[in-house]
Amino acid sequence: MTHAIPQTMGQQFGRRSWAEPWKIKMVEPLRMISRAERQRAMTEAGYNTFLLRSEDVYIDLLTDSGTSAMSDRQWAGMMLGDEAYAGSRNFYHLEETVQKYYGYRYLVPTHQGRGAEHLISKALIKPGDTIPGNMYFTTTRLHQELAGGTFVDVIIDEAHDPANLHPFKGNVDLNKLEALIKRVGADKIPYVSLAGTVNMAGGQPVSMANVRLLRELCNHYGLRLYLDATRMVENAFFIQEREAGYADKPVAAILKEFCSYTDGAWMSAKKDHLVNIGGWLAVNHEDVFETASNLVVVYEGLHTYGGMAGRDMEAVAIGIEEAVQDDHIRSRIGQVRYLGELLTDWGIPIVQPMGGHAIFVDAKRFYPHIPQQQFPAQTLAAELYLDSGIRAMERGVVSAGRDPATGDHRYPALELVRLTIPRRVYTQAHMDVTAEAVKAVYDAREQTRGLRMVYEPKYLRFFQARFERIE
Ligand code: PLI
Repeated sequence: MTHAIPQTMGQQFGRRSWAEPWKIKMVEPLRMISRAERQRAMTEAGYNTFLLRSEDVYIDLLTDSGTSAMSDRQWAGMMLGDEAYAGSRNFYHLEETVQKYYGYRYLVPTHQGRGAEHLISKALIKPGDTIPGNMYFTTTRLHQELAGGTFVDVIIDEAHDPANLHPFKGNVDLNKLEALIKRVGADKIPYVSLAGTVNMAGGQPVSMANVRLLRELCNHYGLRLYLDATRMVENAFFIQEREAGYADKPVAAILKEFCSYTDGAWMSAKKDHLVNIGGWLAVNHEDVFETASNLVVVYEGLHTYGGMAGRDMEAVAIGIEEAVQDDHIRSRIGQVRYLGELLTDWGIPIVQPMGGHAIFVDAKRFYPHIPQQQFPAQTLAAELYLDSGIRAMERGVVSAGRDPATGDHRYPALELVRLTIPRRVYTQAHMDVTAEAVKAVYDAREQTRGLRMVYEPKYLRFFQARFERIE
């Protein structure tokens, strides 16, 4: 059973407003360049917001990855970095903290999330294997493919519909999963790949009931279940808000219960953990730990730093404790919703329900006259920058890449632009300015033309592809 989704934070928390549980001690000046300078910058960047210089950006909503503001406690922790090559005290602090809040037995540090994805994929996947998961993520799927596997999406159908109001659109469709297991055989499935708050679906959560049933299904077929815990704290907040029996449980307890149904997790600490760099892989099985801690010395660094400096590991350990505080997560998601509510009030099509880390604008409905072959979401991200110097990210056909078997574009149902909110960085006034900019681009939508791709790199093309305007 689930609760109705509150449309505003006010409805959930009574008539009192929420506010950030911190005050500002240091600021970084922002600068807005002129419209002509923005046009020059965008042309030079090949209409790809990843290729802009940050100096030319006014409000940077490209990603919430590595863009958080650290706390005074985290900065103080940076001064306690033990930069020994082996056995740094900060590693042991991080290990204890992950064990305490996530509950996994063994920790392998990595430089960021994809380092951990590389290790788990290489450790477990054999050529010809199938990896089921609740919607692809770009780097996760690529590492699974590079290890010889094929990713198969088993998320519920509602996740592919930006207007569907299902409260847990990240859920795995257990019937789809079981049919896949029967088709390919459990021995061809090295693990099930489960992501908390599914990024590409719009930051949509997985329910506790779903992960519990998924665990049972995995046990029945003898399958392992690994979690992408990158934004799992945000997922725990949605469970507290929407799932019966969890309203009075702290986010930290919900997080730990959820993880207890899985065999391990990989983590990009650059998101939930409020740091600028870092990641880890944590597992319960000794055999997986042994393989991963051997591979980490080949690809990342010694098993007690894995590509992070001692000071980085300290900041992650402190960030984990800050991330699981209920007041932090409520204000973080409250700010995302504030932006989403402004856009909804103006009739701008966004993915509903609003997700945890970003508001996703539905480019198919925004630009119904631009076919997906002309990259409507890429176009919208470019137009938003040209209008106001605000940087967003395409999450549509460019991000989806090409099918390795056929070489054709993959055309995802969701063609989205992500307005991603860094944690503890921008104010409500920045959200107002952003919403007004999206509105201005929406008002000019009928005159807008699509793009053509003129350069396409082989891997993760969205980072480096170049485009030109179709006149
Ligand atoms: O960027 P990394 O290598 O630290 O982490 C990769 C990664 C794994 N899983 C998920 C769900 C992610 O969102 C993710 C990275 N996301 C980025 C960079 C983003 O902008 O969403």
